[in-house]
Amino acid sequence: MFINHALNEIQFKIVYYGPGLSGKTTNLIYIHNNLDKSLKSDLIKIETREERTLFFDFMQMELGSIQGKKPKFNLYTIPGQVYYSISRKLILNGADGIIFVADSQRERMDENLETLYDLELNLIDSGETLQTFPWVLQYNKRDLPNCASIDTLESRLNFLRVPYFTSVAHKGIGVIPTLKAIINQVVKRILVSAE
Ligand SMILES: Nc1nc2c(ncn2[C@@H]2O[C@H](COP(=O)(O)OP(=O)(O)O)[C@@H](O)[C@H]2O)c(=O)[nH]1
Ligand SMILES: [Mg+2]
Repeated sequence: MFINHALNEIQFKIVYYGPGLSGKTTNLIYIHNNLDKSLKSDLIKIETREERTLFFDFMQMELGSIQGKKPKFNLYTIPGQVYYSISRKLILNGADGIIFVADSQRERMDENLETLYDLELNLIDSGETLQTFPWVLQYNKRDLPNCASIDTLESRLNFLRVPYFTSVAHKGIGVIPTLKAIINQVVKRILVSAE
């Protein structure tokens, strides 16, 4: 969180985390396509030739007002591929909240778990843990036939019982509810700490 007193703005950083191809960029594109122009920045995508996120995707959006300040939300996605571990760490730096986008397909369970573990290690490096940090889970690709059941995903991934959402990101199903949930959590956290 960053308060710019000159501009009377309060900036939050929200990061979409998850294994490669789980649908993080797709979430961001849907949000970008469905926001009023006056409320958003350009979407910046830095992709490889195969259209996979190279460093990060980024957009900024504005919403209402908090304690007289204009809240701005900076949304980032991370690259999921194993070899981009340094850029994941950099992008996570200074995050206020995380949406973990899991791929519901049964054969992606191990990658979901590995990436959740990678997130936990990166959080610990910056003095946080999954237990204390604001985060939510999104079970994406619910339209595919080879999905694990929600019960299975819940018991394997949601050991901390954080809020979870089901989604079909390329159709926009579940995208906005997930974003609203994390925004509520990060905003509540700063209001409580300001009391
Ligand atoms: N069937 C299905 N495909 C999806 C869904 N969400 C994303 N995709 C597709 O999965 C691929 C990877 O998505 P992308 O957002 O680039 O993944 P990222 O690596 O997490 O950023 C793309 O071809 C998307 O169109 C979904 O809910 N269902
Ligand atoms: Mg991506």
